[in-house]
Formats: sequence, structure tokens, C-alpha cells
Amino acid sequence: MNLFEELKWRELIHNVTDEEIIDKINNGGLTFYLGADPTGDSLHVGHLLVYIFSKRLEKHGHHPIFLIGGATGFIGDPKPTAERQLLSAETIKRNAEKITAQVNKLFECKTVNNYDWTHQLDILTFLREYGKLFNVNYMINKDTVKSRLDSGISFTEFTYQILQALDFEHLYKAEGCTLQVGGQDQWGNITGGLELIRKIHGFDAKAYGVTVPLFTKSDGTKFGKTEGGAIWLDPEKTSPYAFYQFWYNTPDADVIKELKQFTFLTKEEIEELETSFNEAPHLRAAQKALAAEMTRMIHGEAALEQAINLSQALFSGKVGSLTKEEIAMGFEGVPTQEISENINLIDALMSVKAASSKREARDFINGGAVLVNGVQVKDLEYVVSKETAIGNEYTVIRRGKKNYYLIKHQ
Ligand code: 629
Repeated sequence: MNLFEELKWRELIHNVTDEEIIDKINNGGLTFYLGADPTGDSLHVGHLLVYIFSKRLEKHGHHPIFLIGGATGFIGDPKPTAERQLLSAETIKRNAEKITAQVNKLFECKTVNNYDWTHQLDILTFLREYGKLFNVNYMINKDTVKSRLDSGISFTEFTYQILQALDFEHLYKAEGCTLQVGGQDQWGNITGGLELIRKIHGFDAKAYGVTVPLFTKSDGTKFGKTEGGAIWLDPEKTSPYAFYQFWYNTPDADVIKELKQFTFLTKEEIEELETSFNEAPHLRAAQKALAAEMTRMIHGEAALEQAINLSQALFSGKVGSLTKEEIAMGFEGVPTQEISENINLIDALMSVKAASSKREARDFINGGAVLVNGVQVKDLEYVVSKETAIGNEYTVIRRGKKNYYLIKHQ
């Protein structure tokens, strides 16, 4: 299997601008680029595929350039739905630094910022040198623009595609960059760049575009979003444990495809997982492998081990052995009540709304349904105290099989 066949097998190719690129991808040695706008302060898993795709090309001997959109971030790539809010210069700068650092951790690449060659371009040069090379009829037919013609699009966002085209032409000329990769939503912007390169450098100029598919899960929901919001790569925004859980909870219908697309496991390894998965789906071996590969790739081995330990402790209910940091990570989002004094377990159950009356609380305790820090408590006089709290900070209350509550001691 050559590289392109492998990329196809991994379901990573949405479209190519010219079949000629296939041999070039197989041969290695191309300089290619991918771009991201600093619209947020972190990447999330919905962005990840094009980076992993680029890493595959890099491993095969191609040379990646990562472009951070310091200029394009000022304008905003039109979304099919509505006009974007402009971001401040400081926000763009701060986001650009954070995202660049994340990308440089993901794979080896040269980094450039399109602000460097765009900011000194004056309006008359822009209109005379470049504006003349773009046909409005052609620009209007780009998918995103077309989808905005009814609801409206500012001239600012309409111009975005010209800026991205200038980047490709700049990198073609300055770096010998002949390929741009992006998600399938980038098709119009990429082909716009190719048109510009041909207009400036002649019809024989060889440059290409490859797009990777965008993600929706098989149930139609958007990839990388949970009820809690996006799954970020920044561990401050999404803990490595939550990140691990996200992949671990991949539906059966998606897991093999995601192993192919996202991980660097070989075809043989994935087929083996597929076999064991088909024999015993309830063991979730494929999900486990996916979660492990992804958590290791993004957060490293130590964070992966911690996520696995935490998952096992929470699954078995043995929370008593966890540190307070692990409790905070593992129970992010569960109902929490802060208290400053010791309280009776019955009152504690009511304060976190695990019981709606004292009577109900007593029934739960008598019935053996209540666990404190992983241990069953049947004593109606039991006191929840800072002294017995995990790390003197958290008391974990479980009611029934899987309802968790947290008392945070001040
Ligand atoms: C200047 C800017 C360029 C080349 C690219 C760009 C950014 C591009 C864009 N990309 C998305 C983004 O930044 O808006 N116009 O959020 C995003 N991208 C990753 C994938 C994507 C795409 O970063 O390409 O398809 C998401 O999967 O939406 O010269």
C-alpha cells in the first residue's frame, strides 16, 4: 500500500484538485502548507484531522509549513450562517501565540504568519495588482459566499478569499510551496489560490490542493462537541481525563473509522482491533485503544496513565485512593456544594439535592444506597467533615449505582 492508498484507506481524502498530486504525494519531498486563523485560544478535536493528515505527510518526507492567520484572523473566513464578530488586535495576537505553540507540539513544521506579508499592502496596490485578477462572478460562486447571499455578507468577509489566495501565491513564490491542505470547507479558498498562481505564474505553474473530510458522527451530531461544549486540546480547558473519556465514549459505529483517521496505528493493528471488537464489542477494546492513542498523542504518557487510573477508580467506585486534583478532574461538572462547617450526612444529601427530604435521605442511607468516599455508610448520625475529606477538601457522595455529588470543604 503506497501513501496515497493508505490515506484513502484511512478515509482522509475528500478531494484533490488534480490527480497528478497522487504520485507527488507518494514520492515525498513536497513543500506544503496548512493554515489556521487565531479565532480562538485553543484548537479543539474538530480541527485535529488536518493536522494529523499533515503529520502523516511529514513522516513520509514532505515539508510542512504552518501558517497562522495573523492577517486573515483580522477579517474572518465567512461562515455559511452569519457574519463574524471582529476580534481585537490583542486577542488575535494572544490566540495566535497559543495556537502556534499547540501546533508546534503536534508536529515538526516551519511556522509563518500571513500578517508579515499582508499588513503593509496598501489599498491601491491591492486593488490594482490583485483585485483585477479576481472575477466577482467567480467569487460569488464559492460555497460559503453563495450560502450568504440571501442573509447578507459584508465586503470585508467577501474579500477573505483573496487574502488566502495571496498567501498561497506568496508561499509558492517564496518557499516553493506547491500544495495546500485543509478541511473540505477550505476547497473554495484553496482553488482560489491555485487560480491566482496560474494567473501570475502562467498556466504551467504546478500547484495543488487536497482536502480532508469534515466531521460529523454517524448519528449526525457534530464531531468533537459534547453537551459540555467543545473538546479542546488545551488541558486547562478540557482536562486530559475528560479528553480520554471523550474518545472512550466513541459510539461503536464510529470507532474503527476514527482509529484509521486519527491514530498512527498500522492497518494490521487496526484490523486486529476490529476483529476483537466484532467478537466482543462490550469489552470496548477499540475505544480503549483510540482513547489511549489520542490522549498520549496530545497530553503525553503520564497524563494518559493518570486518565486511565482515574477512569478505573471512578468505574469501580474506589474513589478513596484518589488525590484531590484527581477528584476535581474526574468530577468536573457533577453537582457540588461548598460548605464551611461539618454537616450531618442527611443534610449533606439534601444540600446537593441527592434527596428531596430528610425522610428520603434516611431511606437511602438505611437501604445501603449511600457511599461516602467510596465506602457504604448506614449510620444515620454520620458526619461529613473536612478531617475525613479527600485531601481535606472533597467528600464524594454516591447515591445508587452512578449518581455522584461533591461536597467541597472550605
Ligand atoms: C489563511 C488562513 C490561509 C490558509 C488558511 C487559513 C485559515 C482558513 C480557516 N480554517 C479553519 C480555522 O482556522 O478558516 N481560512 O478555524 C479550519 N482550519 C482547519 C481545517 C478546517 C478549517 O484551521 O482546515 O477545515 C477545520 O477542520 O475550518 O492562507
